[in-house]
Amino acid sequence: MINDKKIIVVIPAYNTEKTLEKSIKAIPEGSVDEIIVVDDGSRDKTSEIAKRLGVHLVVHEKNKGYGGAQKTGYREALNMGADVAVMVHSDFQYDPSLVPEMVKKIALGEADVCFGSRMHNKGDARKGGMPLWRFVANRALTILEDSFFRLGLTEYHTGYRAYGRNLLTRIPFEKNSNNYVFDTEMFAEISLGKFRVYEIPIPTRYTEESKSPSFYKSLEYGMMTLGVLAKFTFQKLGIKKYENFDIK
Ligand SMILES: Nc1nc2c(ncn2[C@@H]2O[C@H](COP(=O)(O)OP(=O)(O)O)[C@@H](O)[C@H]2O)c(=O)[nH]1
Ligand SMILES: [Mg+2]
Repeated sequence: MINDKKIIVVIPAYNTEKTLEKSIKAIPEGSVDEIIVVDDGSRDKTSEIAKRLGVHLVVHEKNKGYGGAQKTGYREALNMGADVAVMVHSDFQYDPSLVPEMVKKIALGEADVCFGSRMHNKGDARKGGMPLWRFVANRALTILEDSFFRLGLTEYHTGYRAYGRNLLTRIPFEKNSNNYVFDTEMFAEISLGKFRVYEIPIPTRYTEESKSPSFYKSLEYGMMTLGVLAKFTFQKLGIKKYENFDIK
């Protein structure tokens, strides 16, 4: 609890037996009310580890994808009465010890959403081992996305996100995509809904165990991101209406 607000961690997990325990144990003790692990059809010991650690576990019989796993996690968090849901990746790519900072502004009622940015402090991302091609692609897409969404963020490709209850109930996130582009759709929806956005700097980690999509997957993600920008523009201009962009 922070400011009497219920804080729930959502962990999408797909074949992350090597890093799940470490990720969960790095969340500062007493800083959250519940931890939900969504095992997205893993074929390894992901579920066993979650059970042993006594966290709230939801299992997908079949793999749905990163977006599908988030949908289940946020739905469950809302059902459990979350005031703030914060996503922690199970591959230890983002530092779980920053959870209290991620949720603070939302719990205080000063923001609706908080993003952790690896680009907030210049030079950090490369020092943390972000490969050059990823860095260049991330910067280029971020500048492009900011020119559309105008949220003033320094990174639009972070997986470290905290969402307030008000935002999660107003955005029809269940209608978003089940894959990686779910995160980009959220930006579009946050922009359309004029939510209050906050950003904190986070360290960058690119290690062997913290996996990232391959070059091909990233290219596909880049293309899908452009697709979201197109839809966002159509929606804004009233040319077309999309169900997931219908903010309540
Ligand atoms: N790749 C992938 N990750 C998933 C899926 N479902 C849940 N996840 C989890 O989502 C997180 C992000 O995935 P990752 O491939 O590391 O993407 P990154 O954020 O770009 O590094 C990881 O902690 C995964 O375990 C899925 O179907 N595919
Ligand atoms: Mg990763």
